[in-house]
Amino acid sequence: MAEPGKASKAEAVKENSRQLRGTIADELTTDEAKFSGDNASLLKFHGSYQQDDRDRRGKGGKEYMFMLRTKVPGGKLTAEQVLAELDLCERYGNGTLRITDRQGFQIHGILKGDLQETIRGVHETKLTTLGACGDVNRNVMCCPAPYVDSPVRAEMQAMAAALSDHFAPSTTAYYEIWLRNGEDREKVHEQQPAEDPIYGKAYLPRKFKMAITLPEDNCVDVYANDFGLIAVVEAGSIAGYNVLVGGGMGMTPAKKQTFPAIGRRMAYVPAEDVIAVAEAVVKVQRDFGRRDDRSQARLKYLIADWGLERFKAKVEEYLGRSLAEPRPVDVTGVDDHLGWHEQGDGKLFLGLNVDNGRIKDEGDFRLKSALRAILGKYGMDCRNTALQGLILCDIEPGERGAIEQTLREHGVALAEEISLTRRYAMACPAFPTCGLAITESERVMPDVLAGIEAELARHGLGGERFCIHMTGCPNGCARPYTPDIGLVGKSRGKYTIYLGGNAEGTRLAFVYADQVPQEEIVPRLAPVFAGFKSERTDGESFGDFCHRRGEGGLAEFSVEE
Ligand code: SRM
Ligand code: SF4
Repeated sequence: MAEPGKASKAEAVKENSRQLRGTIADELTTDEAKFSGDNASLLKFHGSYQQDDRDRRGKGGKEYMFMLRTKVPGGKLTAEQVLAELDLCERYGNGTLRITDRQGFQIHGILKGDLQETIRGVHETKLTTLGACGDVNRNVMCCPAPYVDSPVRAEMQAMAAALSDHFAPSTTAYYEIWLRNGEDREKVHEQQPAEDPIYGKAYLPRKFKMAITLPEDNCVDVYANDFGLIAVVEAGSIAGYNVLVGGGMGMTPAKKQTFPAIGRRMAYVPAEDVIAVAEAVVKVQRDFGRRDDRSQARLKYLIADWGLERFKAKVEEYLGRSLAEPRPVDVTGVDDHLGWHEQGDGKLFLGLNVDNGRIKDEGDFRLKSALRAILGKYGMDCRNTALQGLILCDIEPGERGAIEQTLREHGVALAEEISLTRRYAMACPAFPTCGLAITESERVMPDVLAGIEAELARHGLGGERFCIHMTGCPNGCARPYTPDIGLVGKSRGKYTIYLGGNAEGTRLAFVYADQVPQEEIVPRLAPVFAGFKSERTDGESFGDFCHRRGEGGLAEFSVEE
């Protein structure tokens, strides 16, 4: 790695921001449709991205609008919170609410003049957008399955909430800008520490992500996070966690020194020490992560530069004690939690597939109205899944028929009516909202999936799980570098096809084909499906088959007989 140079401009913006204030409050009152550059980047820490409708870019200039992201630690929600987000997306956004693949919510299409009211609306439901984006710890992920038959999942959820609280930025800027008026503002301001006790003056060099999983159920893709926890269960409860560090997906093909990475197993930590260890990891990244080059600033690059041993030693130094070696516990499985399940207390939960996380009413498909009807009537708690799905909790067995009926009437398919491939599929938003999109993702995913499903059926593979993640650029928001099949937007209408990962997310896939036009994705995959069908070993998954054959071993399938 090159010697770090002068800190980038982004660092000065953070440092001079007076704890993330900038002049956002002043700019909020102007008639301008957008914020100026520095405030637009500080706005991210408050949960919002300045975007424009890329379908409507034209002679009249950009049509500015804002995306607002809500943190939902562990995906845990009340009915009121979901209903409030639905109200907000209708009142101020584009009428759709998007479940993110980190179990949060996004509303798109908010005008600058409505941003404050939207943030207030989120805050009133006891959720927050503070720290949903920006160079701080983001939404903490955790398995959302609401089983109550053992304390394990509740312990994980409690850990997610504790981590989320501990790493929330301490600034009172959020309250002053978005929530309070007049004198109240000054009172709140007085409560603020001189600088953030964890993040310091310039916050982190880059975003930071945490997730908690069970070994047999890695539905949160723990290996894709900067800091991951794999629960070590003893005598029916969590004794501690294996700590992973340095996972991350983003890469820029033109910058050879960038790469996706899966987390490295660093240590075993008793449950009561997790927060202190997480804080030591975050502070080492704060102090030693690159601040001169944002493309090299994630924790994975510091670990690649130092090596895991040196990194661990520095974490131990910050912690003031040594860390134990990881236990022989690792990820072994994954579950999407869709369909009907017994919770363990006589009640049921129902996991719903939400294509690309987009809750909307469109034609005969009226998921948004169905949710309004069901949540309005039964008021059950909900959970967002990391595969962009939604779980309805605490359902009495006697209510099952009526709930299914409501979903059917609104054109919402139940899990058993959808292929496993569709259930495990994800696509990032890309066009028209994402400013970094190179090509389409969410909008073309239904067609791509339909083509793949038809091809799989032709090979008699329709009943199997193929995990497919698609993105509109190499930043990797739908975690495309670890599943069975990754489709990564490379140039307009063209994708890089990755193969050889797995649904459990424990290894990186390899490039199978580059610059593949969208209409050629299925023809390029078809011969590999045929080879898999005829040459797989007993019970072998598609990803495992591709991994076993390796990059070179798939070449013979490049022409279908
Ligand atoms: Fe992401 C940037 C959407 C999860 C890696 N991501 C963006 C932005 C904000 C584009 C931008 O910077 O202008 C996208 C907003 C698009 C839009 O119109 O909504 C965006 N990312 C998303 C979401 C909504 C995708 C989804 O389909 O759900 C996810 C929001 C999660 C949340 O609730 O917090 C989302 N992004 C991810 C993930 C997956 C994860 O965290 O598990 C990754 C890969 C893991 C990682 O962080 O390495 C990811 N997003 C990125 C990157 C590349 C980061 C890097 O280290 O290189 C960017 C670009 C950047 O930061 O410069 C990015
Ligand atoms: Fe945008 Fe790229 Fe992320 Fe997709 S992967 S949302 S195109 S930044």
